[in-house]
Amino acid sequence: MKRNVISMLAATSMVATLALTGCGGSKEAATTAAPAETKAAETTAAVTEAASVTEAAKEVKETEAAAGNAGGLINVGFAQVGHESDWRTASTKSCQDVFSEANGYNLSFVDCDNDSAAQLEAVRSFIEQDVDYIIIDPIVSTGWDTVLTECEDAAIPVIVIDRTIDDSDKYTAWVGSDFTKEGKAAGEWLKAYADKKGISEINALVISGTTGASAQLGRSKGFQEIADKYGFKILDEQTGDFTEDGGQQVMESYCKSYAGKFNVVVCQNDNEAFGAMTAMDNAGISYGPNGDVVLISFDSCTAGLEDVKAEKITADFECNPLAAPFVEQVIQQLQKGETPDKEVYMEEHWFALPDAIVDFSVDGEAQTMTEVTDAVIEAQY
Ligand code: GYE
Repeated sequence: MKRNVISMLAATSMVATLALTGCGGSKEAATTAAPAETKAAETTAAVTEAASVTEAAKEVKETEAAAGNAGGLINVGFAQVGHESDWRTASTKSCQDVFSEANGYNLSFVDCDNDSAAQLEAVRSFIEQDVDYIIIDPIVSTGWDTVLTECEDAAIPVIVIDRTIDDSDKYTAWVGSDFTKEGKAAGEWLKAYADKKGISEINALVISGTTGASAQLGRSKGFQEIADKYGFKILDEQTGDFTEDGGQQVMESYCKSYAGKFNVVVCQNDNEAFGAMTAMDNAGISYGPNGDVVLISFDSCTAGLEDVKAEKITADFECNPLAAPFVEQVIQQLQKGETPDKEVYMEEHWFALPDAIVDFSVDGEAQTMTEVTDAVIEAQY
């Protein structure tokens, strides 16, 4: 609860900062000049498009209001990925809390149960309902252009949260995380930690998230890039679908195939790590800061951080699920006819116990790690 408030305040000031500094673009400035220019051009085009969608939507809304049809509530449709993880539960709760009737919204929520076809159907049902705004957390990053064109034709602004859409820019705004940076952070931390502990050779097993989700693609890419940089060996990478069961199954098979050959396990979310720990317990393999295997996780939900505190997970890389307050800001900006930033990145932290807090940089930028204490766990989601 406390964290919610802090995040909402942070959200407010972050959006304000982004609006003032145009920070949505400055992120791109960190990459090479050519892609940044291309991206900037794309962003300008998309913003122009977004503005015309906003205009059209405004006209529709004005007509509805004149007809006494608005009922005072803003209709929002949310096509959620599913319910596969603690992270997802926190994301859903955040949206339901923010888009409540008390706050002036009527929320149509669809849990797409990790089924991409069902998610497209959900979006089409929102178009049929003629909602005012559509929020999509895309299960996979491709296959979106047709349905987004349909949203555009219906003059319904689309706000994408969390995972990205990579094959269409027909959405008004995206609010989410830099998954590649998360993967790189895990890799750079591992190098610094291994150096501190005198671990000279890294033999890693990766349990990845849902294949084709941008969260999976980014974390895999980021970690692989650092593995290549330092010569870590990645023995295998198989999907655990971001679930505890999936993590356990993959780890059971890894324990058989790679017995005695690995010293690092990277789980792309906490729930997979919970499953992997069960499998390693059953196989008699020790892990965590005092064990034989360095265990890395992503998300840093409450239960994940409890396992860091319990010396089971060695380091946990946060992915912040509380995007809804940012989305509300975007909707309020659109309501006023303003143009929101096309991209907003969530603020995230890297967590460990003191002995695993080491200095490292990502793309030349020094990172700060957060010690897991009871107060930190209490404030998490
Ligand atoms: O890491 C995982 C969830 O898309 C970032 O999806 C999200 C991921 C998150 O199921 O726990």
